[in-house]
Amino acid sequence: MPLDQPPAFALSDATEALREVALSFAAEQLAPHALAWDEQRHFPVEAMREAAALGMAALYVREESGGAGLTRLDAAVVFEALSTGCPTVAAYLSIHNMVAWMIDRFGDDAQRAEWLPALVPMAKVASYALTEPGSGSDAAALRTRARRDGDHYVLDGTKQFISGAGASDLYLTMVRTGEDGPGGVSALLIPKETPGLSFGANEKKMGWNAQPTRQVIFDAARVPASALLGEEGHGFRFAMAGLDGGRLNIAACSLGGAEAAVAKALAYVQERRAFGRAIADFQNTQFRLADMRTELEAARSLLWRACAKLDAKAPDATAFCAMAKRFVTDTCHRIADEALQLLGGYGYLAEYGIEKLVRDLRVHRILEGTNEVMRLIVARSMLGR
Ligand code: FAD
Ligand code: 2MC
Repeated sequence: MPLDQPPAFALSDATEALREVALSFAAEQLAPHALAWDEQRHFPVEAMREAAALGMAALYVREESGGAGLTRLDAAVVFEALSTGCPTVAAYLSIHNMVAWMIDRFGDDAQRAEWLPALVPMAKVASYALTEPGSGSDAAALRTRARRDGDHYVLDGTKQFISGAGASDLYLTMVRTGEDGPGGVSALLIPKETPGLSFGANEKKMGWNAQPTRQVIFDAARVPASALLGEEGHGFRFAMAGLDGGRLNIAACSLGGAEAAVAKALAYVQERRAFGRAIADFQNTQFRLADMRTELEAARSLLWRACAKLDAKAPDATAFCAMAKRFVTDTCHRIADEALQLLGGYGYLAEYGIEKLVRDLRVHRILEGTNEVMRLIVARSMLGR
C-alpha cells in the first residue's frame, strides 16, 4: 500500500490562537470546578454555553449554517485543550457537536433552520441515541420501532446509556422503520417534549459523573414525519458518519486528560522527596516521564493524521478514525494511571485530581464503539470484508 503524504504538522496561526482560547477556558472555567461537578454529579450546562459562545458547540458545522466552519483537526485541538480542564465536559461538547454536524450535513433546510440557531449557542442541548439494552456493539440490531401513521411516526422502544438524557432538548435517535439490519434504520430528530417520551434513572457510574446517563424510553411517542433526517433507511450510515468524527473527538479528550495527569505528576515528583532525594531524581521516574511524553506525542501524531484523513474525505478515513480512537484512548488511559502511580498514595486521593482523570478516561475505551469494535473496523479494512 503506498504511503500518503504526511499532513503539515504545524498548526496554522488561527488554530494556535483557538487552542490558546480553549486552554484558557479550560483553566479558568472548567478546572476549578471539575472535582465538585464530579462529586455532585452536576451537568454544567451554563459552562458549556460559555464555550458555545466561543464557537465550541458547532465547531465543524458550516459557517453558512451558523457554525464555526472549522476542520476536524481544529476540533481535535480544541477538545484536547478543553479536556485539560475536564474531559467529561469536553466529551459532552463533542456529542453535542456531533449531533449539530449531522443535522447540518444530512438535514434539510427546514431542519437546519429549526435546530441549528438554538444548538450553535447551546440554548438547546442535543443527545445522540443509538445504543439499546439489547444492542451496543452490534448497533445495526437495534429494535426501537418507528411506525408510520399518516404524517407521523409512532415510536416504541428503549435507548440505553444516553449521555445528557433528561437534560437535553433534542434526541437524534436511530430507529427501525424497515427490515432487519442496517438498511432498515432511520434517524429521527425527537424533541424532549414529545408525548410518550420519558427517561430512566440517572445511572451511577465510575466516571463521567458531570453528565447524566439515562435510558430514553419511547411509549407510543408521536413525532411528525418531518422529524426524519434524510431518507428512510439511511439512518445507520448517518450514525456511523457522525461517529467517525465523534471517535476523533473522544480520542482528543483522552489526550487532554492524560496531558493534565502528566502535568500534575511532573510537578509532584520534583517536590516530593524519598531516600534523601526528589522522586524526580530516580532514573525510574525519569524513564517513566520520558515514556509518557513519547507515547502522548505518538498518540497525538496518529490522531492528527486521522483528522487530516477525515478532513480530506480519504477512502480510508473511517479505518484511521478507528485506529486513532483505539490507540489514543488505550494509551492515554494507561498514561493517566501511570501518572497516578508517581503520586503514590496521594494519587489515589480525590483532592489531587488524578484519580478522577483515570476514572473519566476509562470509559473512552468503551463508548463511541468499544476498542474491540475499533479493531474489527481496522481488520475489516485490511481484509477487505
Ligand atoms: P456489548 O456490545 O455487549 O459488548 C460487551 C463486550 O463484548 C465488549 O468488551 C465488546 O468490545 C465485546 N464485543 C462485542 N462484539 C464484539 C466483536 N464482534 N468482537 C470482539 N468483541 C466484541 N450510546 C449512545 O448511543 N449514546 C450515548 O450518548 C452513549 N453514552 C454512553 C455513556 C456511557 C457512560 C457509557 C458507559 C456508554 C454510553 N453509550 C452511549 C453506549 C456505548 O456506546 C456502548 O456501551 C458501547 O458501544 C458498547 O456496547 P455494550 O455496552 O452493549 O457492550
Ligand atoms: N460512514 C458511513 N457509512 C458507514 C460507515 C461510516 N463510518 N460505517 C459503515 N457504514 C455503512 C456501510 O457502508 C454500510 O452501508 P451499505 O449497506 O450502504 O453498504 C452500512 O453502514 C452497514 O455497515 P456494516 O456492514 O459495516 O455494518 P455492521 O452491522 O457490520 O456494523 C459496526 C458495523 C460494528 C462498525 C457498527 O455496528 C459499530 O460501529 N458498532 C459500534 C457502535 C457504536 O459505536 N456505538 C456508539 C454509540 S454513541 C456513544 O457511545 C456516545 C458516547 C455518544
